[in-house]
Amino acid sequence: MRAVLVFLLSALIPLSHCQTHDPFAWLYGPHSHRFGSLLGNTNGGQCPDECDCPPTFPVAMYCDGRGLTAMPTIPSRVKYLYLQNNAITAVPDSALVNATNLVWLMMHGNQLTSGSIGEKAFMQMEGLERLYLQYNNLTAFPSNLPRTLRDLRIDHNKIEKVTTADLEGMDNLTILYLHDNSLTDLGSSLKSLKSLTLLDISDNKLTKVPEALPEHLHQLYMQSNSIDSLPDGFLGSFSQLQYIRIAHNQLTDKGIPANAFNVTGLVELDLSYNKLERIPPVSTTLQHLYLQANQIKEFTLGSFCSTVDVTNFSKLQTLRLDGNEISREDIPTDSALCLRMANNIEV
Ligand SMILES: *[C@@H]1O[C@H](CO)[C@@H](O)[C@H](O)[C@H]1NC(C)=O
Ligand SMILES: *[C@@H]1O[C@H](CO)[C@@H](O)[C@H](O)[C@H]1NC(C)=O
Ligand SMILES: *[C@@H]1O[C@H](CO)[C@@H](O)[C@H](O)[C@H]1NC(C)=O
Ligand SMILES: *[C@@H]1O[C@H](CO)[C@@H](O)[C@H](O)[C@H]1NC(C)=O
Ligand SMILES: CC(=O)N[C@H]1CO[C@H](CO)[C@@H](O)[C@@H]1O
Repeated sequence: MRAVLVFLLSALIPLSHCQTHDPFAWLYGPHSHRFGSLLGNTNGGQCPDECDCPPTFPVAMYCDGRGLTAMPTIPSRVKYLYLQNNAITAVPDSALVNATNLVWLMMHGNQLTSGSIGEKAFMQMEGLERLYLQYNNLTAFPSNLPRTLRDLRIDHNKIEKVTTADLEGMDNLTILYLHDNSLTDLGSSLKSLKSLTLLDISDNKLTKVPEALPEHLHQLYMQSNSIDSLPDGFLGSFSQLQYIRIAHNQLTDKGIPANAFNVTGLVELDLSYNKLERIPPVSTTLQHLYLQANQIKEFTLGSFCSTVDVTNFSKLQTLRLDGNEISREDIPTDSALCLRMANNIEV
């Protein structure tokens, strides 16, 4: 009876991890090593001493957090490779020659520099979908990345530039994390990413919005840059954009084209910590508007509702106006009809 219970409990642990937001979290959770140390590497096939290859899941190889300074040998059966949180300094061209079947390659939190990654190092992987290179010391975008990528995370490096050639043909890329780098200009490098839905370019040194942003974006994060204006028709070309964050920039009223944010579909707009003096007109379908820490001097109800009646009102739920130059008395009483859904107005 007790043996059965222990078995059941151990079977439940990975299951409970499945309920976190990443359905595969259990694959790289700490307990994954348990399989290796309890059961040995006997059935998983060849496995380097410094790594664990769970016999129950032989296509995964866990080498994370072990102080490695160099790439281990990689058996060709491996699809999911965990090398994160080590001190690996280089990926020579030869390091991944046998790793043609890799689908996920996790290399975040290492000591990689751009010069230490071979020109052809990543080229051999014909089906790579996830590549995590965040928290390294890269100064340039890696060359010859597989075009099969769906999720590329390269944030928290020191990358200064991304060219059109770097991303051309990545037709299936849906997530691109480039935040916390040293990007000054992205040119039109992002334009060919026809499947991209999430782009994070926050915490860089951008002075303008990248040209030709992919048109299927759902989430666009550009906070903490030095953007002072938005291009004409900025949001007109996105039919699916729901979340925009441009907080902590240098936006002024002059830099925002008329009706820039009056587009349906937008759910959340974060313009906090800029230099706006007026509330820009927004669509009645917007639900969350963050304008705190600007220089707004008046409450313009017309920015939310051009007419107010039983059927025409704003869907706004959250409105942050604190840290501006207005107080609660500046909000006219007839606002209640227009902003009838707003349960959270902060002034
Ligand atoms: C690639 O596989 C061959 C044959 O199994 C092996 O001799 C070689 O060491 C492997 N190279 C790497 C870098 O894993
Ligand atoms: C990577 O950057 C960290 C922090 O900036 C530094 O301590 C480390 O020496 C760098 N490593 C290499 C290989 O350049
Ligand atoms: C994108 O995914 C489709 C369907 O899975 C696949 O057929 C196609 O080859 C992929 N494109 C690239 C560039 O990998
Ligand atoms: C938003 O645009 C619509 C037309 O697309 C217009 O009727 C409405 O008045 C505009 N809203 C504001 C607040 O300017
Ligand atoms: C006066 C006014 O603008 N009324 C509008 C209320 O909303 C309906 C549907 O959204 C419009 O058709 C009306 O023109």
